[in-house]
Amino acid sequence: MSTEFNTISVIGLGYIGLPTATAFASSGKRVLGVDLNRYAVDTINQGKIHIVEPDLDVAVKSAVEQGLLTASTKVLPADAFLIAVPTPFKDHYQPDLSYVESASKSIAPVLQKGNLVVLESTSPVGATEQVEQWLMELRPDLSFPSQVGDQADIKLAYCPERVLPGKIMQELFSNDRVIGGLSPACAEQAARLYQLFVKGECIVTNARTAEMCKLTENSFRDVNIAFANELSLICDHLKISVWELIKLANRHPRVNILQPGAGVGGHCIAVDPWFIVAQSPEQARLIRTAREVNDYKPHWVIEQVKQALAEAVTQRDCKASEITIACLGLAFKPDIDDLRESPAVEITAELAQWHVGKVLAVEPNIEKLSAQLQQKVQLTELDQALTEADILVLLVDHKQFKAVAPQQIQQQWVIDTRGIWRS
Ligand code: SAJ
Repeated sequence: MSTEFNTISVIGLGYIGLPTATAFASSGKRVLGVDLNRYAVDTINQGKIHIVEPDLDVAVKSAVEQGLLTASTKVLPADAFLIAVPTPFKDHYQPDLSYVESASKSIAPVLQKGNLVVLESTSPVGATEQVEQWLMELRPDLSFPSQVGDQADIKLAYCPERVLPGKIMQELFSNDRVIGGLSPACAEQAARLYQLFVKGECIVTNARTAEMCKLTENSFRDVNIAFANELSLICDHLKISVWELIKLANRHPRVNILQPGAGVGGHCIAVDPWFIVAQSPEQARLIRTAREVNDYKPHWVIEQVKQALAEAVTQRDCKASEITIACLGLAFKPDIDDLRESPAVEITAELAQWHVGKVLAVEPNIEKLSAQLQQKVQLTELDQALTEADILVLLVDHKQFKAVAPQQIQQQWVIDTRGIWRS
């Protein structure tokens, strides 16, 4: 086994850092995981996990039991450091690099000649150069790639994660990796690090291209989902089934339209395109518009529900307070429990705020609602919602909802944002 990296430190033990730490441990390397969250650190050191991801629990348990993975709130010396901390956005969609900055500054005191530092967090173009700046300022005794190129004491690279939540433990090993160095030697050294566990190809480039590559991948998906969402609005206007239309158009050998939905959620696709727009506002017109189209979709769904409610009140000659609305699905995509940045939550919360009658929510992947939703929304079983509700709003295509037989749906008003019941 290569002895180039005996100890690897992973800063940030979240959805990406923790799986990555276990992947290095599975290659037999000693991994020091670092996180500010004491609870996360203690949980991991007991061989348990603080986040939900299939197969991650087994991987952490095994790595900790073998003594290959330890977590700490303090950074210790290592041969390679990986930064996997969040990069949210601030006002006006400007990327917030403050977590990357504090991670970089926490590494600086323990850096030694020969160390490799890799940034994995989704970042604007130029972020790896910025990390180098922070390290250079704190460690003038060491040389860096922008000063001496390949001969630098410290090597720096950018290697974005590209794993799909829900399939992280497979895609981490099988996906190709794009590795951008601040010099060719930086990229080569980082490629050797990832080759410890990656079965896909490790392709080298420069850091700026690798940074843009990550943003491009998620923007590509966002633009394509926006196309599908825009079609759903056009089809509603023209009284055509968007689902049938997409199926038919996709029979063309070079057409592959994605699926419309309640909007785009999660912490990646709805965020990353804004990094491009923030850096190149004049040029990124299509990318910005796609974001706007996708962000508008939940509002459009809410309008559909309001229309259905108005119809129901008129037809039944009743008060709005007598009408029950059931929102089916809260997660940001099917068959996961992750509610972060979920358009389904946004829609349910807004409907609950606005509607004077009962609002039910069905989410088979969670046990209880957040405090904010709990006040106005009742978490119910699917069967109860199907019997009690006057208006059904299908927001997420969870497997439990796909299994509902057509005769179980008696409601006149069904807003099916995923096309599984009314296609
Ligand atoms: N969605 C649709 N219609 C579709 C596909 C998706 O409305 O046809 C919606 C989903 O419901 C969800 C959102 O888009 O709300 C995003 O879901 P997703 O499954 O497309 O992607 P994520 O956010 O779970 O993961 C993405 C992946 N990126 C790409 O596929 C280009 C993943 O590989 C990245 O690693 C991840 O972002 C990330 O961390 O950046």
